[in-house]
Amino acid sequence: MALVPRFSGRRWLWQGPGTRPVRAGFGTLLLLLLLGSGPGLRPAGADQTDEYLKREHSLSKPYQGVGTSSSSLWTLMGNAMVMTQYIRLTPDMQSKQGALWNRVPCYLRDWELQVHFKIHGQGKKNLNGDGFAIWYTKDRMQPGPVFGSKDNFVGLGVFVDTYPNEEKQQEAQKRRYSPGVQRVFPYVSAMVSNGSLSYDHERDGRPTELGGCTAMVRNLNHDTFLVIRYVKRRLTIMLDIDGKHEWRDCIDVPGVRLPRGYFFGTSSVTGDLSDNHDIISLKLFELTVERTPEEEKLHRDVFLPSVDNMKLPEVTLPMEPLSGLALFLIVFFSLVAAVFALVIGIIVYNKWQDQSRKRFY
Ligand SMILES: [Ca+2]
Repeated sequence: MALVPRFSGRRWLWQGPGTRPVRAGFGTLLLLLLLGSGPGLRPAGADQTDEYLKREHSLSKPYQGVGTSSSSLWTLMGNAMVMTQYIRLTPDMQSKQGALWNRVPCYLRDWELQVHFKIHGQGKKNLNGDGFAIWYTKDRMQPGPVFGSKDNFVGLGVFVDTYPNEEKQQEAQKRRYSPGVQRVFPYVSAMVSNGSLSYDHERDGRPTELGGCTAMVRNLNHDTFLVIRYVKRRLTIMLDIDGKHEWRDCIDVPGVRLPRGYFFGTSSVTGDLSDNHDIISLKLFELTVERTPEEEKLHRDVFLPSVDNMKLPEVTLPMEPLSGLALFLIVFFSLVAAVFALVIGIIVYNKWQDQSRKRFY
């Protein structure tokens, strides 16, 4: 298996599909470069990274923690089904909708989610749909129109879109794309929303996308992987879909602010067109990165998702009704302030009267 060195923070990571993130210091890197990083060669300590896998946010065969009960780690929704070798979000049938949600909120600052998936079906190219989404959002288990999940979500959505809605619409209107604008499907894209953004399904999310790339992921005989990495507010999405066991860059956006305590999930929908959307595994790794004191200050927790240099519409939160105690305190302190002002006023008035009387005599 070829290992792809990637620079992340101050450490080099070696990444192979389906494996754990592998760390090594600079010395090991030099040694590896001298030796040449051939197949099977691993940096020292590669086997001691198990502790980074977060089991409470991960899912793999034999899918024991998956179910519909409140005690299961992963909850199924809609038409999703647990099979022996995979979890089928939707079968290759029209109008199906399925989802799988982690029940444990994730409080990690830096993480990496490896998604092993398979999309396959009877339909010919562009006669299949619609793809699936991977979520890191505030809400979970909310069905809706965005790949089977709710619109105006709060958090991150990564979409593996297998049907070009916009292109088909343009074709129907006998319009042509200018070559620079056309996106080739299947297409992977990402979106961050604070709840005020809507995913435009008719345009395959083009107005709100942070970035994207073409990904030929259907009906392949080899394994297909997608990885979402979130380190020091940098969102990176990479793919391993060519059967070469190498990560290929897809999206890389700095300045992505995601709150902690959100939920991982994945969902899918079929309409007139369909596909089997299968999840084989979801593996979440905690990444330990060093931060300078300045970075520590800069990377303080946020309460709403946002992306630097990208203006999201403001969220207007409805005013919450005041509790009885809050109301009492407001009235009480207003009264105290009023009495205080009155007393001060009387004192000042008396002083002024005394002085004018003195002047008079
Ligand atoms: Ca689409």
